[in-house]
Amino acid sequence: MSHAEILAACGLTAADLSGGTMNVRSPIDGTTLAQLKETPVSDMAAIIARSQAAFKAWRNVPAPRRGELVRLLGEELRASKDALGALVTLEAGKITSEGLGEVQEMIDICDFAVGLSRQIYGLTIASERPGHRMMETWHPMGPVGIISAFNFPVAVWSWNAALALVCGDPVLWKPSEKTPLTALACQKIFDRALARFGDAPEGLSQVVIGGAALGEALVASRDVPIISATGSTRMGSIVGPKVAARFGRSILELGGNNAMIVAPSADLDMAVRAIAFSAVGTAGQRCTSLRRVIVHESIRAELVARLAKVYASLPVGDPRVAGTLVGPLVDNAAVEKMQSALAQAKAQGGRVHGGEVVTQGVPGGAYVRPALVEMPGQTAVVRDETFAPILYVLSYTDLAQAIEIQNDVPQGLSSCIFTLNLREAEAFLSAAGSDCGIANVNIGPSGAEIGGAFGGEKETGGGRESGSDAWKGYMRRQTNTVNYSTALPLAQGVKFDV
Ligand code: UN1
Repeated sequence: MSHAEILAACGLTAADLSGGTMNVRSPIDGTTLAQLKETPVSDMAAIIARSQAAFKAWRNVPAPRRGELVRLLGEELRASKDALGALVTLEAGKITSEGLGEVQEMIDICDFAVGLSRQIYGLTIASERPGHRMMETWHPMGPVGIISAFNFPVAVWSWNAALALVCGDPVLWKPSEKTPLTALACQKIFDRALARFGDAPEGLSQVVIGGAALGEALVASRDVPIISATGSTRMGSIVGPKVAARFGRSILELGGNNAMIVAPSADLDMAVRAIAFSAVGTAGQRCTSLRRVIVHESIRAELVARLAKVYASLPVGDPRVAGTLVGPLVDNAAVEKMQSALAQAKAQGGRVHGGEVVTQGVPGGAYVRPALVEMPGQTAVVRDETFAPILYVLSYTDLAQAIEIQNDVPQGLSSCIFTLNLREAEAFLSAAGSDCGIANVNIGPSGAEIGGAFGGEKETGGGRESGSDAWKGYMRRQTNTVNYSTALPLAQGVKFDV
């Protein structure tokens, strides 16, 4: 399909795509896809007010009925999977299978949220007083501001939107400036679901297009009680305190510096495949991408030799072409950051395999060969997250040391161990093991299913999205005590007779 056909299949019209000053370029070949009109910052107050008005109506709609809207959204996503997947490829540069996989992740979270819409459970609690009942009730919270990144341009919105909508909260979305088209396409898909649903309030889901000032307006507003922000640790360190200062709630998904420990008993065939997918998949631009391999010294030479062979033959190029595994980086600035990190790694004693800038016959694209970098230890550059396909190789002698190295970085998103030794696997998952939000055994750190809570500790920000009970982050908990007796006993046996 041509660019124009993909945009048309996503329902984007000439009026949507032109008339503005915001240039949207494809990382595949640098072509301009659109010149979008930006949302004026002066419109933000009205947009937020619309969301608040939608909240006042939507919170009274029974949750299973709210789930029906998300069920329809899932249906519309199924119908649009090929078109939206192709647009993700065009705008973010993901290979075809990963573009489609991202849309599948949206469909999956919609299914999850539909089930959740009938399972918004609270506890009942034994009261210490006779004739009393205690319980907790979960109520909608209000508009959710979603600030998302280019690398999962649509799935991260859906994790938030699907849960927020069944929880009774409208959403306000500020997508990355690098990927606004996929956001507009999602809005069209949402609108189709809304039309089929019927009586939903206006303004339930809104998208704002533009730069940081729009995000700042969401972050500053007391009428947006929840801010869910995905991006760099630097961004989170600005957003978090601002939201906290107005006693809002933030759900932060920030940097990762994810590691794999490869133990002597590891199934190396599996480990090599897992490393390849998680380190070079999405051109190393997932927050869950593998950035560090910590391999037992006894098998380091063998693993490095096998990886160097895989790295030397990786198909880098146009992500639309069947067989390509590594598409472009998002832009030239990302290429420069990668080259600078590799220069630092060399200066810190690293031995670099690969990492060259290549054109792959597509001059406007930002293509690189993934880099494998043997490091003498966990130096400063290794402790930093570089959003590019660089894999640092470190070694260890005993498991406690490996876990110490793995935890000795500022970030705490995802982690894994390859071992066939039960004691090692359990030690890695124990309280004294990985300090990350995600810890896997014999699976790489990326490509999580939506059913689990997604997020991490330390500089990753502490937020949880997606599955498990992450929905609680979108609701307020109310503790209720009901007295059905004819007396008024006080808790803790306090006497207060008047
Ligand atoms: C991200 O990179 O921001 O676990 C999200 C994964 C995907 C989500 C990544 N399911 O790799």
